[in-house]
Amino acid sequence: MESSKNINQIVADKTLDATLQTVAKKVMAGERITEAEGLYLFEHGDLGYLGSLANFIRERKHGNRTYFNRNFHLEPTNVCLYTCSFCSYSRLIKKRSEGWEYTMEEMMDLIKKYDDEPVTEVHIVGGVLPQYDLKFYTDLFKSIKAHRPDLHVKALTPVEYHYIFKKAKVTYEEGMKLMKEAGLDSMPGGGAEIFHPEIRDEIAGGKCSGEEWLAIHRAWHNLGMRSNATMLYGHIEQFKHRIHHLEALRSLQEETGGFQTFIPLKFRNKGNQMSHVAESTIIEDLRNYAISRIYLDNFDHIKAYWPMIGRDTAQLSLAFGVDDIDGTIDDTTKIYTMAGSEEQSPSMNTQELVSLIRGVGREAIERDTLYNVVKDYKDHVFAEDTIYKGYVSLPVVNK
Ligand code: V47
Ligand code: SF4
Repeated sequence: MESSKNINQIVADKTLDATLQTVAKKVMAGERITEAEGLYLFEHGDLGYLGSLANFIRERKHGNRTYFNRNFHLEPTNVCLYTCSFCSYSRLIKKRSEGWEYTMEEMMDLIKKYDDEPVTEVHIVGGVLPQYDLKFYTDLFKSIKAHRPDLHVKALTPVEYHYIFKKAKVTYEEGMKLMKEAGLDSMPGGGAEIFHPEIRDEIAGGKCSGEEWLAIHRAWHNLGMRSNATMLYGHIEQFKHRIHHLEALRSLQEETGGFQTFIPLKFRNKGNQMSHVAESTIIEDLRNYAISRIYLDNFDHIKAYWPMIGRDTAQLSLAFGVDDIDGTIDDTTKIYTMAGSEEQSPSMNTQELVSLIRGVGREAIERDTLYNVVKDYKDHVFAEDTIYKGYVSLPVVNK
């Protein structure tokens, strides 16, 4: 896929103002942009300009390669102690009978349903409740590993860990070590929302702070382990809060190098207390992907979560800095369908996902959680290949 202009044209464009020219030169030279420049991009960068820079970085890092992973989600409960106003789960605490609270046996039965599937990862995420304590989760991780040792366990967020470690009276360092010993392989990026207290207190009051979220990831990285990071954007935050968030992630990454992927999460407004807040436009979503790619120079990957943004925007995002698409197989997660995601029953088989990637001239690579290549689909021919309309094979211009 080709952005409107290549980097040389952008750098040579004398109609750009001084800051946009400086940023373009920095990007071309592989230099880091400042917080003030990042904010300027949010305020003044148009889509074509941002896309060209982000695509240049994306292709310098990954060429045409676009990653995906075969995983499934497991949600122990959809009831939660907290009442984050953007969350479509939180209302259920008042109507607990409408929710589910799986026992250990039920969780293991759900894991076993995937015994014959070629999945490499289970992503465990859900609400916070007292019975899901340190012992429950260490027992769960041990049982999963005993049953299927090769299944990568990517589980829980600092929101759960902060709660269960406090209850068990262990430090973050001790707690994360116990999790590692029980079989936790990596931590997903959830619970980050917006770190800045001006916004966090308003939309996610009561749960772990931005500082605590970062401290738990630091403790995990210090054990030599990897994790992801997210940002929930497009609600009541301002651009300055997004830059504050990206800066906190970039500086922790500088310290530990433990983050693999950054996943911007578009706020969806159905079925929650923030339904009156308008959702961001697709233009803003693409600008946000692009600025994330430009700002987070020390992150290897930017991921789009397609069940949330839909197939078309996911395809477009591959020209705006994204090199990884999440959500394959039978993705049964409810958290997004309840929030009004684009896809009401989000599932895409491997052939559909590979076709989606090929449809914009990219090369599909199946990876495991740690980005080891499982299968390169470059020369793979499906029995009945579905090539998306408009498919054209484009050269990688900025390698
Ligand atoms: O932290 C909740 C978000 C997150 C809404 O690490 C919402 O590979 C939009 O982090 N609109 C959890 N977003 C999911 C998550 C994730 C997803 C995919 C991959 C990975 C990974 C991590 O979902 C929560 C919150 O920020 N969320 N409600 C909503 N209404
Ligand atoms: Fe609970 Fe997480 Fe929803 Fe907040 S976002 S209410 S912590 S499930």
